[in-house]
Amino acid sequence: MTTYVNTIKTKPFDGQKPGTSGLRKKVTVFQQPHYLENFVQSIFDALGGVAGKALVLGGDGRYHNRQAVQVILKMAAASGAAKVIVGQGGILSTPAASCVIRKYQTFGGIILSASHNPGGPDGDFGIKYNIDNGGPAPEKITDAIYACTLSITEYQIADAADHDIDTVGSGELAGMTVEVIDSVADYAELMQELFDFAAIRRWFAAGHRMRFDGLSAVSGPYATHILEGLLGAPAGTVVNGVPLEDFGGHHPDPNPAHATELIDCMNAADAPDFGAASDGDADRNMIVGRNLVVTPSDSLAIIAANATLVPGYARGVAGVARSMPTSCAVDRVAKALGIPCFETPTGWKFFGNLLDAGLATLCGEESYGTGSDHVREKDGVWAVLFWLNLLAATNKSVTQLVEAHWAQFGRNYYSRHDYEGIDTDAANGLMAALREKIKTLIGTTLAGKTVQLADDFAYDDPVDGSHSGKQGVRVVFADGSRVVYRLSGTGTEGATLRVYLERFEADPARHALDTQLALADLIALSHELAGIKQHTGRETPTVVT
Ligand code: G16
Repeated sequence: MTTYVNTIKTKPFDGQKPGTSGLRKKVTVFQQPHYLENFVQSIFDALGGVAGKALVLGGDGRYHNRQAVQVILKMAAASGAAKVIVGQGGILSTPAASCVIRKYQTFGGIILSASHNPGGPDGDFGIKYNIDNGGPAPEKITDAIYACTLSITEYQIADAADHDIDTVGSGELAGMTVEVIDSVADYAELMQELFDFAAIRRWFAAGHRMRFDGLSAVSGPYATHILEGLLGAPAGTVVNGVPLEDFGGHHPDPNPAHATELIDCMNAADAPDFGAASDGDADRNMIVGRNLVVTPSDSLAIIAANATLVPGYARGVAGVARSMPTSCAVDRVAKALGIPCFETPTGWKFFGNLLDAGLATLCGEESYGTGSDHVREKDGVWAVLFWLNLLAATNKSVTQLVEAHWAQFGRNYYSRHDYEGIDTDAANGLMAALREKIKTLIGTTLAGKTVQLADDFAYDDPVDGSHSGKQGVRVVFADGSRVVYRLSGTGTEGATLRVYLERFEADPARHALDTQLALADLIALSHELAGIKQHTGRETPTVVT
């Protein structure tokens, strides 16, 4: 069969700079002629071509996923790729894609997702490249991709019919092998290697109940197969478990502000023992007990403190890592265990080197992300299984585990206040003014607290020495409390200011306070320090988690 490759003339688009996690834009932006193609060609060019290579391809099933898969298959074929492994129906959760890249040792993979951002024709779409370790491309690669988007003049695409991506099996598209795989199987196999499935099965068999909310996004098939299939949880344990192109109107962000059905259920008199939710692409997780939402920072700390109860981590934890704005709860665990704790910029890509080098075993972020060295992405279903394994191994409730942890290590009260959709210039102005202000803050007293450290966080990767600056302004007080400010790198409308607030409380008698009340002084201070109202016109955040 003769294969035709069309070379299409094109021009650069503005703004194809990957953010915290790939390129995320409105679906309508991606639907412009050549927009997706330019970015995909730029990925291939930045990698020095993909001729003869194998790639993984899949996404969270959101609107435009299927069309994008066909375009990328044809472009990979035109660029001479040997093989693309695609999730059935174009579906692969982000952690499953990472798992498949590692298992089949491919050159890398392309993941189609805008994660926790809403989907549908008026929602968001996204694309990112993961390297051969299964993790998000590091900055040197995303910078190179961006540079290519600025100078692109043409791209190649095979003149071929759409490939059948719904039937599992091997086929051919314009001379390239296309292997359509079961989206769940490889991932489920990996989970069985890590967790004590027999103990969790017994926990369910004993009558314990859980509710997993897939928010009509991609975690549903994974959770249903593993929880209801392999672990024997009753049918109906997984709700909103079928991925829909518009997520059924859900905002697929597993936090108390967006997963309200789950929170209501867990606060009801007949609440199940355990609640959990995951996001659009199944890399985030929220852990909920009866009347208790576990903060992601606490979840990481509790997982680290109890890791040896879980078979896959019985050997112990080499080190832990958290993003800078994540609370310091895990630092206390690391200190007690005598292991290193790394503080990285926001973005899972910064954990990759630490995991590859064996310096860190567990990683986590305040943005509902937790994971380990089993893949190179954060992993929502993994975190849920980790908690299930802890519940089964200890026979304790979520609340008992959390309270025991606080009693031993102290409680880091923690909250994030988001100001979404603010004017970009105003947001940049606020950060610029703050950067000036912090130059003279150290040693001064604000609301009765002495400023011990005030800086713009910068990170020097201990493995490859790469430097990342301007990663967020932090103001740390002598009593250990902190306020951190940064602009989100994942939004698609205007700017989002994130304010992270943290205060440590050692006294168990004071561990049951309402979080916002416990942080009230810091919240007031955070407004005054940054002049939030003055710069943005906002008096209150749009989302509090
Ligand atoms: C991405 C990154 C995370 C980051 C989060 C929030 O998550 O992978 O590392 O913490 O965005 O980033 P920002 O504060 O810049 O919006 P996801 O789940 O969206 O891929």
